[in-house]
Formats: sequence, structure tokens, C-alpha cells
Amino acid sequence: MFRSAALSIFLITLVTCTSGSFLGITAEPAADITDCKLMQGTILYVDPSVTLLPVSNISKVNVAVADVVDLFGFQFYFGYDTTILDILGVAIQFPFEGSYEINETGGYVYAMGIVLIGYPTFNGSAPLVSITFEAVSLGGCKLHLYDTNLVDSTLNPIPHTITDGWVFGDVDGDGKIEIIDLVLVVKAYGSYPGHPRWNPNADTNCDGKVDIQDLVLLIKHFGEHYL
Ligand SMILES: [Ca+2]
Ligand SMILES: [Ca+2]
Repeated sequence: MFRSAALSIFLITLVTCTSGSFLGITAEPAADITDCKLMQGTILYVDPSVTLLPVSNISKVNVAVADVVDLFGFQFYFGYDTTILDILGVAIQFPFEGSYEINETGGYVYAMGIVLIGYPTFNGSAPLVSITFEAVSLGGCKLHLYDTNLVDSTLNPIPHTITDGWVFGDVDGDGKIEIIDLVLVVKAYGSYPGHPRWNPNADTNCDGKVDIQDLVLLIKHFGEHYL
């Protein structure tokens, strides 16, 4: 009963702290990984930022917070491509409790939590929620955090930066990152959706274009085997 009351207060606060609806809660604009390394302050991020995952394999990422002070509660949406990933499980991490929804139609996981009754608000860095998934088809997929909210013990929003993650297999799906994958990226280099040379599997960082960043990602993991 006590916990339900606390959850209700948290939800009401999230609504009143924003000018929009509950689903319209906004946060700081997302920054890329390079920017985040240069920034100070609280970060909500996908850890690890890159997950290499061949088809039919299972992996897990955490949605984690870094350098937070007086964290009482959180909520976020975790968007993903349902044609590439199947969400298998979601777990709110200690010392938080909460709830979640896996919405395959909308292509997102929604999660919220508050500190367990009897525990102090949280300071520091820790995973908030773990999300387990299986790759069901070849390709890359951004793990996009949006409509995020962190609140402190006075139920005021905590400013924070967001860092997304992404998942990819290798370009040709044989479980190895080798020269043929680089060749496929080169063949699709400069392309985008609708372009005659577009190959979505070559867009390893899922930003809608095949460019130097896709090559760099492959080179970074060159020689790795997954099967
Ligand atoms: Ca390959
Ligand atoms: Ca790309």
C-alpha cells in the first residue's frame, strides 16, 4: 500500500513537472558518445553502447545512470527495431523497484522505478534496468532512449544527457567480421535509404547512411568471431 502510494506520487509528479501529458515528458537532447565524454553531469545511457550480436543469439544491455545525485525515481522509453530484435526480459535493478511494458507494436520498452522503501535516494553511477534480447534478423538497430525523466527526493527533475546504444551483427551474417564485410560497406558507401546502392546491413551504426563511421566500427572489431 505504501509502495503503491509512493508510485502514485511519483507518477503524478511526472505529469505535473511537465507541460505535456505523461507520454510527452521530455529531456535534454541526446548527445553522441564523443560529446558525452567531454560533458560533466548526469548521463542516462545504454551500456554497452555497442553490442555485436549475430542472428539467433541473445545479449543484454543496461540502461544506466552516471554521476547522479539524490535520485529518487526514473522513467524512460527504450526504442528498438522489432524486425531485428525480440525483447526477452526486462529487470529493474536494485535498489529500485518499478514496472515496465514491452510494446512490440510501438517498438519500445517503457520502464519506471523508484528507490525501494526504506532505502536512501541514490548517488553515483549504476545500472537502473537490464534488457535482454535476441537478434531475429540481420541488420543494425539503434537502442534509442527518449522521453526520459529522473527525479530527486523533492520530486524535481534532474537535468541529464542521454546516450543511445546500438546493436549490429556483421554485414553478411556469417558471424565473422572480415574483409568481405568491409567490401560490402565500401560498395554501399555514400548510400542512404532509396539509393540504388543502399544496403541496410552495411549501415552498422544505424544512422540511415553508409559512411566512414560504419567502416570505423567494423575496423574496430575486425577479426572478431561470433558463431
Ligand atoms: Ca561477415
Ligand atoms: Ca551508418
